[in-house]
Amino acid sequence: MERHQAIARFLYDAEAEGREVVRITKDQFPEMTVDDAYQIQRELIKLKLDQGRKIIGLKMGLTSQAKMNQMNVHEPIYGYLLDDMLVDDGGQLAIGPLIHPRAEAEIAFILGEDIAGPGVSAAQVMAATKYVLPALEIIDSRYENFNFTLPDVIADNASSSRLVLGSTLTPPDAQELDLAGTTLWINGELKELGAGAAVLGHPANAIAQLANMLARSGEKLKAGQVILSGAITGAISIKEGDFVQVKISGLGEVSVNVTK
Ligand code: 0L1
Ligand code: MG
Repeated sequence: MERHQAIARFLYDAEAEGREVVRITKDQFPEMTVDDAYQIQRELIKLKLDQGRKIIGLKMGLTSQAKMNQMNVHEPIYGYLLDDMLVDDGGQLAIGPLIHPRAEAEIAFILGEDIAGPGVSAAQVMAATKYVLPALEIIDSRYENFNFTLPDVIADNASSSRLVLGSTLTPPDAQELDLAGTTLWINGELKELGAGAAVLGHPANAIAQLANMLARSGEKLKAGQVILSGAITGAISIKEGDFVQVKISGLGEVSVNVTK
């Protein structure tokens, strides 16, 4: 327990100081398990809540089959989204405090009802969803060169950093999210493209799986929360001066200006 708290503090300080660190499993805790990692993540979130931050939702990560194969894992990972991660649509994203940020195109869900696992299906998720919207997730691993093992990245709150939500809220009925064409642009240049099906066949599958994973620790998804279903495209490095834009067919656009 004390060890988990000390590692959470180590990651908290690295983020607060915008300083990259060596992954935990290299020297500090080579035998760290996925279970240890989620306990460290919980301690990290507690430190942030103690600073007055609020949980606004959760994110799923590693939701593409390609990324899971690459890391040799059979299920995605999750992390928490906090109020201080939100950046306005069309607003300014200050990357001064970040280490090596990357942008991902995602579909966000805003829940109208609680969803408690186990046994949650994608159909239940769609029925409990109030709105779907385009989102830009900015990830920023605290580890040197984005180099980590699965437990490392879980402990680091799944590389969560910032979040930009689109301004158009679309009710989910009749939205074929698996077919939703998605493009990621930087300074007007197309960088990545994909479709919603890149996320476990359908983004609602990722939310269902999240609810089922949370049930193991007696947690559930709550009405009003924002849930990021996972990257549809690859993650692209961003730098000061970039204008980053995501367009998703049927859902609209979201953008941000990257500043110092
Ligand atoms: O949101 C994500 O898919 C990122 C999860 C963590 C993996 C990474 O940092 O690339
Ligand atoms: Mg993501």
